[in-house]
Amino acid sequence: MHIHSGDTVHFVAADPGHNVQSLPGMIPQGAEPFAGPMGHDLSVTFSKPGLYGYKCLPHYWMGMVGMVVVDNPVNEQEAKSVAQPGAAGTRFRQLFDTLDRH
Ligand SMILES: [Cu+2]
Repeated sequence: MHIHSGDTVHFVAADPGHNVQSLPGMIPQGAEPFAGPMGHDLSVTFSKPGLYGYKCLPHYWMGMVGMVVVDNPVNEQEAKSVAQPGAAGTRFRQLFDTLDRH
């Protein structure tokens, strides 16, 4: 999703057994990493422009990942170079393709 710096995203735990956490190498320089506890909502305020990749810890390899773009994806090339396990690679390729078409 695309948001603006200063916006807050509220990740809703619609189901127990999942969480949300940022991925190393997939947040902009100087941004604060985030990680929510399993089965709980998490609110994240994004103050630094850039691309933020996130995962569900237990289902990362199954492709349970997502992406938030704040203003501009200034760190896109760096984020693309992060190695991804299993289906996460496929999912992120789709997300990067979608991003690059806009
Ligand atoms: Cu999950």
